[in-house]
Amino acid sequence: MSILKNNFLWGGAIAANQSEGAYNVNGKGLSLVDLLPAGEDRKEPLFNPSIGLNKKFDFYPSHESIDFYHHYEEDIKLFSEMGFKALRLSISWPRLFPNGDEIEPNQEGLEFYDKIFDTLEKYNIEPIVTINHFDTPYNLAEKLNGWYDRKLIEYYVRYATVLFKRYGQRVKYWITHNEINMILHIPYIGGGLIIKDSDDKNQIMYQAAHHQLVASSLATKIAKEINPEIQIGCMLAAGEVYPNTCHPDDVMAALSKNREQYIFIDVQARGEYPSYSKRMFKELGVNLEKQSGDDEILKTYTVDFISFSYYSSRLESGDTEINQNKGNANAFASLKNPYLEASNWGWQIDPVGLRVTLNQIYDRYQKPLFIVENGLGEIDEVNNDNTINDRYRIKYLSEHLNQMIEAVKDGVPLIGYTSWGCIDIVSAGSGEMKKRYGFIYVDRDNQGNGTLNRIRKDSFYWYQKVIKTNGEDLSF
Ligand code: P53
Repeated sequence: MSILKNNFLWGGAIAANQSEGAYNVNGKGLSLVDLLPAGEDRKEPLFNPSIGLNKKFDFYPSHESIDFYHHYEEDIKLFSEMGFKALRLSISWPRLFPNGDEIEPNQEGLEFYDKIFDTLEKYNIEPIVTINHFDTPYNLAEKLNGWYDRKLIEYYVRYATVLFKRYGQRVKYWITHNEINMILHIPYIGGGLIIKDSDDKNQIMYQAAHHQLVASSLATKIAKEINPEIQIGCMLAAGEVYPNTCHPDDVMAALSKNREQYIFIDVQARGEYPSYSKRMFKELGVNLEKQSGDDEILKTYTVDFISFSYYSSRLESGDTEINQNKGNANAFASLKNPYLEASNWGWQIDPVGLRVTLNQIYDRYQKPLFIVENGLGEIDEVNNDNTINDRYRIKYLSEHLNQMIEAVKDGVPLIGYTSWGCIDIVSAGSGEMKKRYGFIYVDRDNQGNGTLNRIRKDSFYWYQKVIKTNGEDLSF
């Protein structure tokens, strides 16, 4: 008897903005990432878009990406060969609403997703759909400063309603926004926000997040009216923040950092801003503008499950001088944990942190959890005989799955596990292809050269075995 339930949703995860390509095909409008280059050049437009977006670059990795738009049949077939029970994917908002403010959706966009869901059905793969994965139409970022404008609620609800009406009978699991707390770390892709140095950054980010929260609740209301069976999830970029030492100031600092990520999930899971938010907003100088009815909507339409990404734990000190040594390897500033190793991109590796995080989140909310992202971005080499020995990835995944199962033994109800970038895709943070997460290799480099051929890595066969044994055999 395996520990995990028989209907445990094993699978992988991708996002439209990092996989589809076909960026201007069949009526699609510009996505936020379509203006971002790869490598070192990406940092400025990503983190300082008011300056960086005005620059022209030679190469934009999202324009073709791995061309999932034209390869989806082959790719889904490969997922099925691994035994996937689920695929988390996102819908490109600007493929359906090119400028974001249209009344009617782009039919050609819908027809593409019809075919995706047909193909998933053919292989008995359950779709997990993220409605907004870093994919607010660029036009709304440029014209309205994205989610800072309350009109975004209306546009999002219109878009989500189209999705629920068309796919609400065939898609059960929906995630309203990817990594909602990412708006505090990369506000451009999180919220379509173009913030200037002279702007009141905190006010803009938290106000925009409030609009996303209200939009998420309104979407939940509509989804349930269309099909009460639909399950709606929130999504957190998770990773427990540890105190740097047992000094009480460090413990308090870690608690505050954890609250900075949980604040949005507190709203989505419990239906109201937490008690600590009052002081927090006051100290940040944030004055949320709410409309009458917002609080009631948030209270009434909470989420059914909590999904999250987990790549690493984080480390925080109560001492401002020590905190100056924080690195920014993965968009979350963190001290270096001396007990952990790190990837080539400096992301610290902490399997036990996944068990800690699962337990913390469940203790806090008592709702079913879903790990919808986890994995290792690394450099892969193709051998002469077309094999790829990615033992480092297998080790990472095996150790994380082992801790995931420990958490289930601890009593955490877990719906499933979809590993990130199950096929190599463009990195969100760096725009590189070289940072690969997949079980399936895609022949394409950082400059966009390559055949786009798909190759099974060693991890492909390993994950196939894991799924087949429902997580009983994690050996490698
Ligand atoms: P990349 C940073 C830290 C944690 C999660 O990231 C993050 C990021 C953004 O870089 O985002 C999620 O591709 C996100 C995915 C993203 C994935 O992590 O930078 O939901 O879109 O690709 C991995 O290595």
